[in-house]
Amino acid sequence: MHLFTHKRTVGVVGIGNSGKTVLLTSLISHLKNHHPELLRLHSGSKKQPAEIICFKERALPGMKIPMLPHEKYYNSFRHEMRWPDKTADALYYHCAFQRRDWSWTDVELTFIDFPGERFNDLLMLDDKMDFAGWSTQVLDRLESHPESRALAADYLATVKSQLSAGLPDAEAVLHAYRLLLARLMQNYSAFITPSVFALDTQGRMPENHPDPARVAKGRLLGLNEESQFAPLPAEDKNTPLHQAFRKAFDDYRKALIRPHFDLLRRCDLLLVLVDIPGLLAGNVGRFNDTEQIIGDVLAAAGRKRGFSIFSFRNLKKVAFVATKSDTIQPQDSDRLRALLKELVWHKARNHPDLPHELFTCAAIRSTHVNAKGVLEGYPVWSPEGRLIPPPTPDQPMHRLHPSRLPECWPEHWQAGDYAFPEVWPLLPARRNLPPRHLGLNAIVDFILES
Ligand SMILES: Nc1nc2c(ncn2[C@@H]2O[C@H](COP(=O)(O)OP(=O)(O)OP(=O)(O)O)[C@@H](O)[C@H]2O)c(=O)[nH]1
Ligand SMILES: [Mg+2]
Repeated sequence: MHLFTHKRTVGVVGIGNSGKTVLLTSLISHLKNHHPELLRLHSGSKKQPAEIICFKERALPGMKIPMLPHEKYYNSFRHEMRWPDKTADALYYHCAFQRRDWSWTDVELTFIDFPGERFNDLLMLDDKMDFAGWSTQVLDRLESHPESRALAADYLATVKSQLSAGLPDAEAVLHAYRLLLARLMQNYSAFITPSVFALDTQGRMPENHPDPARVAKGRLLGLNEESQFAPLPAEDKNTPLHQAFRKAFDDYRKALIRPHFDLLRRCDLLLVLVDIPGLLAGNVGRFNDTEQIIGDVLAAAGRKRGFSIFSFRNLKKVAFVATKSDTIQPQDSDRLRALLKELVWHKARNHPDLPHELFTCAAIRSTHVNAKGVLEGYPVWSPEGRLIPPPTPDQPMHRLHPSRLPECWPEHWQAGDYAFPEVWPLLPARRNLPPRHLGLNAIVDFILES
């Protein structure tokens, strides 16, 4: 029995596909089956090694979300050599353990994994944010960039003509907004709100198709068919359309967004994940959206001292993590860090009272650097864009050719200017051996020492 318990609730946040579930799955494997030489931690004692012992997985009473079934999850993706599915609903994982080098303190950690798409609705987190405020912000963001402004033109024209008609047709406005969101998704935008459009409550995503009407088909903009909304200009606030959309917005926020953010509020530490190769492979619009979402997370976190019901009362520290560092050229790791620093700096400097640290990592290192310094792995896509099935162990690895990272974020770039390989995961066949990684130990130190 120890005198103290280091108890932390860690929220893993970031836009869809940033690597949250993979990071959490790998991290739990390392805690569960700690090999001090595979995950080297700061030692708290000169005599004892920093080793995790007496690990126990536990259910947490009172949690309303499912527990991440780590064993089942990890085994299935180890056996099938495939990455985990998209996260459809928030999951938690709770564990307790001791460290051989800590005589006085044991550890209890709770992790929360969020579906990335819900962060697109982060604007709704502010309890002062009503339908009118959300609409203004969404329309302002669309206006702020020439590309999104051009994509939004049809929608704005539809809204204008419907509002000037005696009896506006809600479905015409909703349909036009669905088409706009479909076009934004096709254009790599990460700012798709309401987020149920991008990921519905059953975890289904829109069809990936060049025709926006096909992408938009069957997608909802609210809790259900009867309760949908789209942003409207603030002038003449009291049309029947404004009233109907306001009600649908309030219901959506209450039923879908609030429970996610109630979970976020419990967190003492946040790991904010950013897929920098993914931003470069996308376009500058995806970068802008990500930067904005980081700003929204920090703004929400910065309200921790307010009386807002959404405030983060416990938040101590934030870690910004650049993920998938195994998919870049091996000599570019300093550049990866510099890009993360530059991305975060603009937003973090407005929150000097919220300490943060920067990390780069590959939670499941799935590439090798050969004797000639060339990156190798099993690519998921052929150069012609065909899906290559997961490899069998006897197959030789392919040479990979990621783009060089820029030294700093370019002023402009578009899809196709940079390319980074998507690879199949490399996981040890040995049952209790955690995956190879890059930099995961520093993140565990952050969690255990913050
Ligand atoms: N090479 C490599 N790829 C990774 C790594 N982590 C994640 N990926 C890739 O990124 C994809 C998304 O990872 P997830 O962990 O599922 O992303 P997420 O943030 O949980 O996404 P949502 O559940 O959609 O919010 C995976 O399917 C992999 O292709 C990593 O450490 N190395
Ligand atoms: Mg996930």
